[in-house]
Amino acid sequence: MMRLLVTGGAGFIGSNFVHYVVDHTDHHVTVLDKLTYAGNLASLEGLPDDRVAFVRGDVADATLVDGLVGSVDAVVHYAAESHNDNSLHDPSPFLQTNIVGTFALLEAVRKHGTRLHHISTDEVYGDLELDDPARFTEDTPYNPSSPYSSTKAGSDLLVRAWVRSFGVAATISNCSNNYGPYQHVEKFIPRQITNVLRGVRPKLYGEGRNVRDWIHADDHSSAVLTILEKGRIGETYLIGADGEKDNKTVVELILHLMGRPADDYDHVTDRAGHDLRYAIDSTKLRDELGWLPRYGDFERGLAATVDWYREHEDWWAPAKDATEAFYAELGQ
Ligand code: NAD
Ligand code: TDX
Repeated sequence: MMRLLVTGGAGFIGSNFVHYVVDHTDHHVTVLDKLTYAGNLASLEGLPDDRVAFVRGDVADATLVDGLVGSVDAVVHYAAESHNDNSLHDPSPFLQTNIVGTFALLEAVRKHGTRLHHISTDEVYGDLELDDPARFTEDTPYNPSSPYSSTKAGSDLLVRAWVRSFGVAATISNCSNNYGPYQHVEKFIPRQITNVLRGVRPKLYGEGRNVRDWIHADDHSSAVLTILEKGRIGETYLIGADGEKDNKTVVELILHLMGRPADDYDHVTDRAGHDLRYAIDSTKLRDELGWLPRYGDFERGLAATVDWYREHEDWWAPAKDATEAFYAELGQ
């Protein structure tokens, strides 16, 4: 049994991880979350009080973080500003949370000698051409494109430096695009599903040729637990499930699953600096630590996700209007 501190545990991937830990281990979890627009306590509903505690606070609050880190065995750091479109509009909170927040956490784990697993993204590697046979590996040079991905890259580099200079016991994982329940309606898949549920046409940026490498959030969680338990200190592991799809294909699949014609969507203004393609080679994680994804079939996972949004309008409806008002201003 471990006592875990999970930062950002009321967000999309963090809350899926907390549910996964409760279901698959006997670890105790303390969630630290600021409850920004992206955090939602409803995502943690139904979890047992004797397994999960919640603290509302800022990961950049050094005093608070120091106290919490001192009372756990390990920290899993999800807290971040996570949406590329928001980072193009106002980069400031990205710098504060993703960089200064990670710094505060690193200083606390350094002081207390606590194990840290840092959650990052494949976006730190920039993008690939559509016909490039290569995929990202742990050796791909960093080349981030957006304020979001550059601050995630900066946070990864801080972790690496704290390992090397101070002997902090940390690992890093860089995962591809996640889908599943509890994802904010600003993101691509939930935005389109909830649009269709409201009778609105899905919105595809540009031509929709951009490729993302989709993985179910539960597969991300099982990979993180594997790294926490068996990963080598100081190492980086890429997490991916061979799920490359272009955006147009994903929209068409959502429309098909929801009984709509395949062309019932709009092309809207493209994202500035829009990364073309992400693709993960997760051989190291599979060969060294024996991890395997369980959601091999994207269409089945997507169908379950459509069902989840259909059945949980009370969860997503409160954020939908404000999100669409923001996109409308951008012509998206
Ligand atoms: P999210 O935006 O859904 O959740 C972020 C959570 O962090 C929210 O609960 C928010 O309230 C909290 N938070 C924000 N600022 C905070 C602060 N200063 N202090 C404490 N809590 C704060 O994000 P997500 O999609 O769940 O992403 C989680 C992590 O996974 C991020 O680090 C992201 O970079 C990484 N990641 C995401 C994806 C993806 O597809 N979504 C893929 C790879 C990696
Ligand atoms: O309405 C939309 N229409 C559209 O075509 C939206 C919201 C997005 N898109 C496109 C942009 C991307 O090519 O869909 C793709 C996915 O977009 P997002 O859901 O915004 O994800 P992305 O920018 O790829 O980043 C995600 O994966 C990596 C997460 O938000 C990041 O936190 C993670 O690091």
